Amino acid sequence: MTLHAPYDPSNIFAKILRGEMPSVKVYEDEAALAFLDVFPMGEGHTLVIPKRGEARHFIDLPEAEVGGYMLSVQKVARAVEKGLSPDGVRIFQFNGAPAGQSVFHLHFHVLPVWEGRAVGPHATGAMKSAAELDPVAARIRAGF
Ligand code: DGP
Repeated sequence: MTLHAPYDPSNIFAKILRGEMPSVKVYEDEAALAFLDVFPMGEGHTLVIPKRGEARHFIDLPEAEVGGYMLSVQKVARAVEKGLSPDGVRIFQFNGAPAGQSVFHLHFHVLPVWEGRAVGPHATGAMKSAAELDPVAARIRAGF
């Protein structure tokens, strides 16, 4: 059912996009906004959301929006790699609550991974403050 629910503009990422809620931004262009996850699975865990299309999931993003948005996702992933020098980068995205999705405005996760450093659980734990996230955000911004 959740895959076919209508887009709800009161979701938290839509509020961030409209500037109604704060976020630690690392990048913005005409297609996308990228900011740090406040429940990170690891240092530098970044979310990239499309600005247009009002899509809950990747599978319902209008085709005309896919190209620009995916270019932005790649741009952010490159900056994360350049800024943080991880050993690997996970890029992933969930479609629907049964698949693990918890916020229903389309987003790709960009998660840097280091050898020997455990990846944390998804969307749990204590919420990070802007002060805690700012230093890593600055390193990612320097990667663009
Ligand atoms: P997903 O489960 O794929 O829908 O991922 C949603 C992610 O968003 C999850 O990793 C936690 C994160 N998150 C939840 N609420 C907020 C918020 O208010 N701000 C930010 N920056 N991230 C959030």
